[in-house]
Amino acid sequence: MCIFCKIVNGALPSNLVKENDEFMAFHDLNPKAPAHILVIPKQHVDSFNEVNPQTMVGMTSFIQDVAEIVGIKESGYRVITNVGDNGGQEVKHLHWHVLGGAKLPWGHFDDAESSKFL
Ligand code: DGP
Repeated sequence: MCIFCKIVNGALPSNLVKENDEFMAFHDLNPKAPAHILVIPKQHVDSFNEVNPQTMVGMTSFIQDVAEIVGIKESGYRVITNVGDNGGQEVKHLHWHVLGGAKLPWGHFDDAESSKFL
């Protein structure tokens, strides 16, 4: 069973922000911003590649509510899901990083060569 499934079933603790029948939001163990919350579907889905679009419908308003609850909805925030190796996904249970509480840096490649993806 994956780490986030263990949080869902109560085998591991979490610092809960919001929960309903389908989703759970809790603070990231290693925050990368002053506010860093993880939002997950309770049912295991490996990544964004496998998620049912219907799940995303509920996820949208859930994330909006989380931003409101932690007080970053008006000041701004970033929503990220890492997918696979190149995306930097460490936990193979779909999760959205909701980051805010400060002006967030936006990293980039100085020498990005995008021609082979056109
Ligand atoms: P990613 O690299 O996108 O797979 O992000 C995984 C995140 O999960 C990372 O920011 C750290 C966080 N994390 C890992 N294990 C735990 C845990 O047991 N509890 C909590 N709250 N967060 C965790």
